[in-house]
Amino acid sequence: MTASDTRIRSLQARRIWDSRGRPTLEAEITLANGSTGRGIAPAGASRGSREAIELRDGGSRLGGLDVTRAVAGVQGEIARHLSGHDALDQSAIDAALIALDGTPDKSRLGGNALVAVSLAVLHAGAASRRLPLWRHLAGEAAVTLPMPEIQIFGGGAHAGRRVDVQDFMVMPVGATSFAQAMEMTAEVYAAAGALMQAAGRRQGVADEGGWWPVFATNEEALEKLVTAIGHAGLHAGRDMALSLDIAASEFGAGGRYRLGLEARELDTAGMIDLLGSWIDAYPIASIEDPLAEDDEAGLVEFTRRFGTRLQIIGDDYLVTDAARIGAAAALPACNCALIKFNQAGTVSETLAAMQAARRAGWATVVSARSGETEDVTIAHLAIGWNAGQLKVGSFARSERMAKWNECLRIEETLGAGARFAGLPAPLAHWSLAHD
Ligand code: 2PG
Ligand code: MG
Repeated sequence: MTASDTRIRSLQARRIWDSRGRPTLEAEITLANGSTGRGIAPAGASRGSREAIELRDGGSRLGGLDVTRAVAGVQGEIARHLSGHDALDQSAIDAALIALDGTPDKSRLGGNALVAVSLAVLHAGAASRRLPLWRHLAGEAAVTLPMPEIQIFGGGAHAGRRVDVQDFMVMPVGATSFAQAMEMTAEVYAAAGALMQAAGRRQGVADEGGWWPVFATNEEALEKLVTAIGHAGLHAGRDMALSLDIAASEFGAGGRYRLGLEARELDTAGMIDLLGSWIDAYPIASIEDPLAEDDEAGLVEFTRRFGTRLQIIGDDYLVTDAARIGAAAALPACNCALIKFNQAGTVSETLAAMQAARRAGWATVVSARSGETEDVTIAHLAIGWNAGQLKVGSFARSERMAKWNECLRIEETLGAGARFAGLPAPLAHWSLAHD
């Protein structure tokens, strides 16, 4: 055994449990030099139809969500195939995984199996070089701490569809460091909880830790968010902007949008006008998936109308796919890509999506899924790849806090050299407009 021998010696997989108490898959790799790496597949609830497919057992046990077949694939076929590959050659390993699976949507071996293995390889490579993952990814390049988007109220598929909109978030646009961004967020999160309590509406939290959305309308959540920012002693707009994930594919298709809470149905133009009225009335800096994944014309129109005023993020529509991002940028539809490694299925494809967004001059947001674990890899990706922004859910529950806390540790490591990303490109004029 020599320290420089970074070939894969063994690969294991196991079933572990995610933040919703559902099975997920963890892969663990050991290299010839003794270095190890672990990767865990997160899981979405509001998924784009073109995401890499998770391999689940089906049937009635554990809601059909068990992963014994995916685990068996890693331990058997994938382990045999990758044995002896150089873990530092991430792109060759990812190409081998894609070829072995052989399907366009990774459904044979499972996107969950592939992503866990790909991430384990990445971690083992960093461990071999004795580098923290963010530095392994960045090389010599300077890095920035990401602007966070933090959920204050949950909704949509993460809150039993109590309201239609999925994420009511804040962006601490007035912060000058990541640590300060966290402190501002803590005050707003607490103020929002107190507000719900005082109104007799505090009913716990949704899947990602945001307060349970006991509201009469979707818009009421926006009003309460602005009130909470004020109660926290901050200026809504200048210090703390609003950010929404509409997740419109969850309630819209074929150009029709059914707002269950408000018992009304809108067409694409109606949906754009509704969001436009919110953009005019509230300091909204970013909107994700304003229209459904199948409503490309709607996304183009929304971008034409609002693309110079705010950040427009594609999630379900782009599914972390380099080709789709390139095509959307040519229209243009959206001006920012959400980056989720389990939508793509491998580290290399995730990086390719990030690079495609950058080539288009777009902003990027590295994002967690609603089903998460204690794994903090995305904090390292956001920093090491200089994504500029990070979204991991709310400011509660340890699977979320673990990521924020990891960013704080990295900021401290960087010391005086730490730089906070600040406003993303689509918001270059934000502070002027909100002073
Ligand atoms: C999203 C994510 C994270 P899910 O829509 O951006 O909030 O949700 O993981 O359920 O797809
Ligand atoms: Mg989304």
